[in-house]
Amino acid sequence: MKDIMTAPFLTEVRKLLQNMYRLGWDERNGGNLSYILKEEELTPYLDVTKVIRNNPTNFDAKPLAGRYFIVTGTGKYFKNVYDDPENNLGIMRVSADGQSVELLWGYADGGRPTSELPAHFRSHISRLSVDPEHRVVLHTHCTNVIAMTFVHPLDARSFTRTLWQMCTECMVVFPDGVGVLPWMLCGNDEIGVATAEKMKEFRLCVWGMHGIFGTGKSLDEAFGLVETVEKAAEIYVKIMNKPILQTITDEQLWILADAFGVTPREGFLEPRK
Ligand code: 2HA
Ligand code: ZN
Repeated sequence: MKDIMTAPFLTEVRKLLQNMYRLGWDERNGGNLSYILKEEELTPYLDVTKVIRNNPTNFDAKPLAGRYFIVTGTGKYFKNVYDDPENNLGIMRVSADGQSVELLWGYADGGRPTSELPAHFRSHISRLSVDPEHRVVLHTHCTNVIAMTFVHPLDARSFTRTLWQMCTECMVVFPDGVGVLPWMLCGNDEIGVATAEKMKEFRLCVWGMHGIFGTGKSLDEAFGLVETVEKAAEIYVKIMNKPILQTITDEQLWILADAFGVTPREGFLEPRK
């Protein structure tokens, strides 16, 4: 067996979470990640027949049965992942009946998966149903998105439109827009179900007064979506109290969509002239 500390997927996760901590988005135990691993990525580093212990999923995760994940631990700090991945991360497989996860590596101090596991796993199920290549669910407390949810209406159309208007690249990066949920209690299955419902349509879901969920085929894609939304939200909170002299018009957003070959979410722009 090769040393798992040299596995590319683990290095990528450690670096990403360190970077996010440094961005100031993941205070204390804020934020969590789950990333689908392929068996062939794992087997050079891990005997996948050796199960350390089982943790209940507390919902039916059968559509994910047999899939491998790397998941941040509940109560763990992004700040600490880089230096101590074995205590702060876990590698697991969803059991055949979908009722538990089989820990194969990590959570060395007896830990468990993130409290947001239902939101993660349910979102994986939604995204896989529309994109078989999907692999990542990333939750974070990015500062300006949270700020924006206090001062902006929380409907997907107007929230998305404002973000698109804040920087030219937004339309190109997330033409499908962002889903938005109002404030809800976190860490339970209800918010998991609501998030997963949005994830059937969107790759991004804002949680009012809490943070964001971003998804993608890779860590870069999920992170890239979230950082682009966060950047747009930052510009919004910088300009919202100032006289606006010009913005990106719907006509210009259509020009961008045409130039980059993307399709804006139906109904979010005013019809072309
Ligand atoms: O893991 O971010 O939403 C801590 C959280 C809960
Ligand atoms: Zn959170």
